[in-house]
Amino acid sequence: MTKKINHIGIAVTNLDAAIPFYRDHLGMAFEGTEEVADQKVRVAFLQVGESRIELLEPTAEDSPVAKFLAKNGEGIHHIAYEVDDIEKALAGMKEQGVRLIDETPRRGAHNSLIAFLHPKATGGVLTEICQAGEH
Ligand code: CMX
Repeated sequence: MTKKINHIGIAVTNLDAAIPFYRDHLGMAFEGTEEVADQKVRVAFLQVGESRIELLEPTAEDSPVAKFLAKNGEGIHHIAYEVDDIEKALAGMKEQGVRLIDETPRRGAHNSLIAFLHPKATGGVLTEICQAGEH
């Protein structure tokens, strides 16, 4: 079912200030920035092999990432696992009693489909399931 880690999300207060560490010091390929209005975040993707680091900056005070930053400060926010068929993956987990935040997928960055599982159901790790869109 799970193909790979698509990305690791890291919450930051300022995207432009955070990018140089990953791009210039760690030498990751910077893929650009994008606003994901549905999630109230601006994101930057940096490639690491077949995975990515997704830096997340909140765009509104009621963004889930703003709430996370206020409580924890900057740091790892979520892990995203890629699947071929997100509808099927969610239906299977729902049947198994996993606590879902999103029962139906939402639109994520790069036109992907995404859904979150509740951190209380996943040992404290906010977990995203995603189906790749067009790049
Ligand atoms: N990782 C681990 N635990 C987290 C968490 C995170 N990223 N975010 C919240 N939590 C924990 C909180 O610490 C809190 O735990 P306690 O009850 O022990 O204090 C609990 O979850 C509830 O958190 P809260 O601060 O009260 O916030 P809410 O319940 O309002 O929302 C959550 C929590 C996870 C449902 C919400 O943040 C959410 O829907 N997240 C998914 C969407 C998202 O994060 N989008 C941004 C990124 C999008 C992208 O990648 O494009």
